[in-house]
Amino acid sequence: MNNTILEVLKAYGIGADQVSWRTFGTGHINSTYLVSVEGQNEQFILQSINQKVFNNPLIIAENVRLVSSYLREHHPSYLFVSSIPTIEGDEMAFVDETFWRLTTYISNSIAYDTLSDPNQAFEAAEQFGRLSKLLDGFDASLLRPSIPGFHDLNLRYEQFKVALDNANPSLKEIANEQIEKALRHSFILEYFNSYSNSPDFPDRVMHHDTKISNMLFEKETNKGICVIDLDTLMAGKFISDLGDMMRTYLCAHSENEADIDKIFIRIEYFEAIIKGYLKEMGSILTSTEKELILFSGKYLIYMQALRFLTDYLNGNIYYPVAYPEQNLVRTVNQFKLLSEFFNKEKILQSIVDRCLKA
Ligand code: GN1
Ligand code: MG
Repeated sequence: MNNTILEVLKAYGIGADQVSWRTFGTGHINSTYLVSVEGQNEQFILQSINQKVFNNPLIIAENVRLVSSYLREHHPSYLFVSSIPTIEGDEMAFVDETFWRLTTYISNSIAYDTLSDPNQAFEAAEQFGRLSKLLDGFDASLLRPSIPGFHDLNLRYEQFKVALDNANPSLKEIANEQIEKALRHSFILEYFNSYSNSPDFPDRVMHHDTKISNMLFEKETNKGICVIDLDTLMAGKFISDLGDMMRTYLCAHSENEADIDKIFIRIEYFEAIIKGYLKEMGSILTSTEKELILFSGKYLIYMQALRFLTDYLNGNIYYPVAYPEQNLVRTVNQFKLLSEFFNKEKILQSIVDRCLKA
């Protein structure tokens, strides 16, 4: 690996004698390194793109380029962290059959894995909302899907059914209760389908991975600086970004928490997400979209439960696992979160209504 990284850095004109790096972050999909160059104040983030997940990384590069040039023209003061070109002028370096990209590391910034203050939820929701708002005038259909059908719940449900048909009977037996839940909640898919073709539910530019570690905060002030991880920046429904914030910010514990008694919803974080998001998107969302604000949480939590369960039934081929049952544990965790969401539905909807009126 070391030689590969040196080779990659060479493509960016960074010499072996002046450089050091360490692994960085906690993502499931790509490998990430923080690179320091001797005698330079600036540090860099180097990432290899997981080609099992992203079959054509050049699509990511192209999407980021299109969005970046639109933002530069229309919103020049917006901080959008696009890739640094190689010395050959390419958007990614291709070394050892792998695509790599380099970005500037924003100094004085910090990324969190969990939220400890509702204000972090507000800041993140505002930032993710701002990205979509500033791109409201950009034609989202120009972006090609870096993962086709990524947040298509119909596809995710179909993949679950295929996994179920092909699964090892002993896995099915162990996962029985979660399989039942997955089938029982398919009304979420039906509800989505009843809206999906409405002209008032348009495709917008979505980040599609709005967990808190994809937001940089200013160390001293805890103000949101910018969003990172642009791999899935593509057209989608607004419920993707808002819903994934609900999925990942509302509970004090992550999807990996095995003790489901710890999985409950923090109402004040919900309110912070809604306020932050509406601060930017309140003037952009259609009335149909506004009706779907609460639904976005159900949609995303259910989809992620299906994805973990599908991977468990497939023998853990997508998400890295620390132990064989981990994807099942994650499924249990997400279904607990979903039931919490339904239990608190009334109060959550009243918060949405109040925020929409404000
Ligand atoms: C993956 O690698 P990471 O953590 O950025 C996944 C997301 C899931 C998330 C669940 C490309 O994201 O969709 O929500 O795991 N990304 C991809 O932890 O599948
Ligand atoms: Mg990601």
